[in-house]
Amino acid sequence: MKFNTKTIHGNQEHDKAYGAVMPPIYQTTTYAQSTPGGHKGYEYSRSGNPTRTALENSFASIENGTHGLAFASGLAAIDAIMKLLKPGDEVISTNDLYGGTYRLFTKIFEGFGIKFHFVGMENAAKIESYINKNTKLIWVETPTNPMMNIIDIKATAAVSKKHKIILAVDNTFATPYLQQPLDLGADIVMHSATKYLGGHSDVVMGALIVKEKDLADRLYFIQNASGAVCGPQDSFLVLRGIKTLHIRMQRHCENGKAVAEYLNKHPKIENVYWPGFENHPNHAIAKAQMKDFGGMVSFTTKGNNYKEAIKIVENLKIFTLAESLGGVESLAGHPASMTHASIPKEEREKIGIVDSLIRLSVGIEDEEDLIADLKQAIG
Ligand code: P1T
Repeated sequence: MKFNTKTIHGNQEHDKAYGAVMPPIYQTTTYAQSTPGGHKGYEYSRSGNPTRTALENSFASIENGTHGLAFASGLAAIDAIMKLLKPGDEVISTNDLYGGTYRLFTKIFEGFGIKFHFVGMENAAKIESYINKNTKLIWVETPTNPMMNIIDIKATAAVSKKHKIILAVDNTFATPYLQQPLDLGADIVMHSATKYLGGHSDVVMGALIVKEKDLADRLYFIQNASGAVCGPQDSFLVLRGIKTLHIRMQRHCENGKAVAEYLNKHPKIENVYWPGFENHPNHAIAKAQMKDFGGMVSFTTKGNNYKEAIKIVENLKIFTLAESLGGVESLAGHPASMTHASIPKEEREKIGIVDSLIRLSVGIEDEEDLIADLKQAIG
């Protein structure tokens, strides 16, 4: 089955009771047993729920995995991965990543005795110098949030395999429409399903997908034991969202390209970060591992003018100034004060998150309206 068909039918079956084409929302916490242990596959909805199972099966299908797990948020999914580790273990992570992930790593798991190395991973060989006997996890976000760096998943997987280290890839920005990390050698794919998978800015959710049973069993144990699961209504909504992922992503990519190219020519704009540009430092890797370049674009104003940047985000009318990304509607964010405020200013600026940086999640509206909105806001 090819990708577009998988988004709609992958690992799905019609409801056994009445043939409902969409799975019913099993709004129940518990399931009748005829005798202790005598149940029909479900005992309690933290451990499993049929609507969630339908979604988890879809996750596995679209990422070419064998097992999917749905969580209450993207961060809950990352939290579950971190619970595979123990005190003394070390993690090598991309240095440019979602601020909330950085906060979870440094403010929660560092306190539990896990050591993090935040590394620019554009060159996979550089990762190797940080590996020692305690290294248990490599954490990759690609494209990175918000600087749009691209990490070579295949080359990183060669390093992780050589040293028997788990490689986890946050595939939130790309989605499986653009890249499938398990096929490139990753062990775990993670999503903030809040974003493109859900696609309509109405559900907070996380996903993990793996292709190996032992890892799936360990993560399922953590999911059930820690309990950060999502409810059946949210599972239904994200399953519905996934069914249009491929057509939404196609439009996000088209509009993202148009916006990036418009900004790149604008005299008041300094830098535009979008992996589709031939002079993007990792363009060749992006071209090789991604089907297209996505709908996320970041940019700075001429001379890193903070006041200009704030004026732009305040002036936008179709783009809404808001946290988050990946919905059908266009959003604009100011990473330094919003999504990445939890990264210390000095660290932020080292990786390019300067005060005039604006991040756009380009939606699927008409391209002409989006360009006109940017034109009136930038002036
Ligand atoms: O928000 P949540 O569903 O918990 O997902 C966290 C997360 C993880 N990984 C990436 C790459 C993300 O972008 C996010 C959430 N990001 C935003 C809310 C944002 O505006 O960037």
